[in-house]
Amino acid sequence: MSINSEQLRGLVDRVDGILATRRSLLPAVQREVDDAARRKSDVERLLSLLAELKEIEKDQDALHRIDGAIDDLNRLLVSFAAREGTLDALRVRFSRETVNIGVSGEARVGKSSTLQKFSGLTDTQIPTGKGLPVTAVRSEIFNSSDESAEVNFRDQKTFITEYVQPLLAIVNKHVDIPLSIDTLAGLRSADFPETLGANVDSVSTDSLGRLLDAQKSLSTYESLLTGTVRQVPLGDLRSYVAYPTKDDLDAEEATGAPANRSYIAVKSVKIFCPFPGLEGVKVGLVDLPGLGEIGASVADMHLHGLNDGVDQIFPIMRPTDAEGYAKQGIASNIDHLRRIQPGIKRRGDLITAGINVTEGLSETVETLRDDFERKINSASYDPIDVLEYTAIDDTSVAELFDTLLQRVSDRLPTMDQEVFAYALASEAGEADVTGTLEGLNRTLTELLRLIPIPEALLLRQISRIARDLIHEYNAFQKKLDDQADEHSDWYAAFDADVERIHSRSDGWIQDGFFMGRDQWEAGARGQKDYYNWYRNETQRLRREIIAQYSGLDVFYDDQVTQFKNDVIRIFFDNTGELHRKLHVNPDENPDVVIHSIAVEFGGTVQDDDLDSALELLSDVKFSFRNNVFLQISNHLKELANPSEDFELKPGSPKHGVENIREVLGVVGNYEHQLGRLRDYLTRIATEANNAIRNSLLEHDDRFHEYLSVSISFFNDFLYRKDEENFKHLVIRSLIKEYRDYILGEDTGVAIDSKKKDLIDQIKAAVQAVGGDPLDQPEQASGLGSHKPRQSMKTPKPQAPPVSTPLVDAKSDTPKYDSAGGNVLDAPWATPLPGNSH
Ligand SMILES: Nc1nc2c(ncn2[C@@H]2O[C@H](COP(=O)(O)OP(=O)(O)OP(=O)(O)O)[C@@H](O)[C@H]2O)c(=O)[nH]1
Ligand SMILES: [Mg+2]
Repeated sequence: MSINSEQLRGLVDRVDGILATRRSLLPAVQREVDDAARRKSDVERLLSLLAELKEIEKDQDALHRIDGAIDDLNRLLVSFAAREGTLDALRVRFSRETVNIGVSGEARVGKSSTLQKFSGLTDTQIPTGKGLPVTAVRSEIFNSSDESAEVNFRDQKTFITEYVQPLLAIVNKHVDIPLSIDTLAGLRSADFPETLGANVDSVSTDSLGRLLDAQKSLSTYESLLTGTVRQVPLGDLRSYVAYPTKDDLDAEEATGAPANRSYIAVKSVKIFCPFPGLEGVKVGLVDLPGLGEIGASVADMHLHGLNDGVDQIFPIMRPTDAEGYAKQGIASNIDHLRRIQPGIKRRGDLITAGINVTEGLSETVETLRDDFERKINSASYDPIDVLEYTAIDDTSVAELFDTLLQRVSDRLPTMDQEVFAYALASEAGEADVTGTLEGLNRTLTELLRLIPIPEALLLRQISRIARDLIHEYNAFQKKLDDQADEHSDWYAAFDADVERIHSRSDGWIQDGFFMGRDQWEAGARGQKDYYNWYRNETQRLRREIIAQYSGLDVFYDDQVTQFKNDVIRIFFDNTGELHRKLHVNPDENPDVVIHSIAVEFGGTVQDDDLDSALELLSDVKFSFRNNVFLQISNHLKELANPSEDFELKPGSPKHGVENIREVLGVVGNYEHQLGRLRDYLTRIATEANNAIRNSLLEHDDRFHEYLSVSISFFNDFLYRKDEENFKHLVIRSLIKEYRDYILGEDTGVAIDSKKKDLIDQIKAAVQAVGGDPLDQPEQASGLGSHKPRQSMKTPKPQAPPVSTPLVDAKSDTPKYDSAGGNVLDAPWATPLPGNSH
């Protein structure tokens, strides 16, 4: 190609610019390469540690788990290796010294001629020829100041598997008894048919022809099947890369001596030489054998060279005066090229098609172009540009390459980024790695748990934990006992609330007895029997007053919650990290926590006393109506069953005692009776209200006593009743099930130290591979997967009170129960142990 020096400089700059841009991606690739390599070697180390562990492990279950972990890691290793390979290809791509352009297309379209014309080289380096196909192997030709040629020979094995067997597979489709060839000797002695019969496609015919050629010329290339790369003189190159010429074939036929088919032994060649007139332009060219009537596997083999090695692919088409359409061969070639370098999003960036125009054929050029648009581009949203040029014309080829290089410099940065992103996304996602490592970590935790603890050591741990728990629960009980005697802080707020309820109730008593004065009077006027109504009213007032004081429940609820939380906390304070395993959250409703640990332990520890203790704890509940009320019900006796005698206050106009039934029974003086009635009710309700307040302010609700009894029963169930059971069933099972949580891994527990050391080492290595420290107990959620026992109960709502409340504040029917102040033996609504068990 003849270009002037200015054009040359432009070309050099353009190519240098492309290469410099691309090289800036190298450090990022290198980081990924290093990372993949590091991870791979980390995993290899893990594998060798696991193998070591496997040798000292005897437990079948443990061995099974180790094998599972090894399998997982091997899978990871395969994907790391694949990633390493992909990234390595990228590194090669981004550090290439040349911009490479490859041609492709059917036989005889002028591929080699086009490359010759551009490079200024001759048939010595890029053989061309008339008539028969010429180019037989892939050549990469680089513009370089030095001259050399490297031939890459197949070895015998890959020759059979990659060259012979794919061809044979095509031929075998047409024969009754399929042939099988596994060795050179097999090829030599193979009994190929002369023909494949009628109606045979050209691909099959071509394949049989190649096999026959390979068989008859075996002696001319057999010695070359060395699997090595060899330097050859440029002058000898043709015999390695080109098919025999017509003369060679004629001589073969005439003499019977096989033509030289060295090309069969050649996988590819690399040629380095100066491109005349293109000094300093860092380009490489890839010349391919003609595709078309060859089997897909042969085409694959040729096109494989375009996968990583080229930056722009230029499929060439050449119409003749008789044929101007996109033949099947062209379409399948383009289809094939669409699958090359899959990371690149737009095929039109990577592929530019060319029509090699022969003078005087403008008509078929036009029809070919139209047909290409119709058959290949119209159905795709990713069209491929078609350029026209003439392979034997200097200026035309110069313009063609200028255009191609311009496209490369425009689009290569994008393509390179796309290829990079594709490579990173394709292998071993971060999620796979994390998942496998987490799984491994879990396995290791389980393995630790499988290491038996020597009995003496276990006993020490059991004693320690049991002793601490017993000590703290005893201390807690003592504290509650003491509190039952003294007034704790919360009573200040409690007292204020009692006062508030008292004075509000007092106001309402004055104001028409909770009804409003007018309404109460209106109600009173309609009554026939005042005495009977009076008794109904005392009952109503009793209910109203009780309802007012029920507002105190919130104080009790808070204290009960605190109590349950304390009991739970003591348990988890003394069982290491067990709370993490059970996902216990201190802010959670204690009943929910108690329920979830009851379910968990029901499946793992399976101890009735423990179940009872937890059930008891869950049932602790203290309410005004069911508990306090009973303590103060004495003060409501009068309201429940008022006496007939009304003691008049000293200082009032009358003295002594009034019989209420008589006063209210007199017919006539209506206003007087109403006044008396109001007096009676006011006095009796106010006295009850005051008495309740006084009683509450004395704190004789026995609430702390209730808590102290509750913890005492809890402790009884947990350990006092049967301390041996507590130690050797409850604590032992807990350690067995949750060893790594309860004892931790750093407690210095001298279990099988060699094994433990090894597992610890592996765990550390797992963290190294993962990058972030894995939170072991949190992750190890697969432990203790026993099913809860069927007998486990969900927390019940508060158990029915021991006795029916004496007064139902909401009931419409007043009850005359003379036993209003009934004092019960078991004063607490909550059944304490012994009541329900
Ligand atoms: N007149 C004319 N002849 C051409 C043109 N292009 C190629 N030829 C001739 O066509 C013949 C085949 O050219 P090659 O370059 O060997 O074709 P190829 O595509 O490399 O062929 P294979 O390597 O066999 O696949 C040669 O004789 C070229 O001189 C052209 O544009 N005009
Ligand atoms: Mg050629």
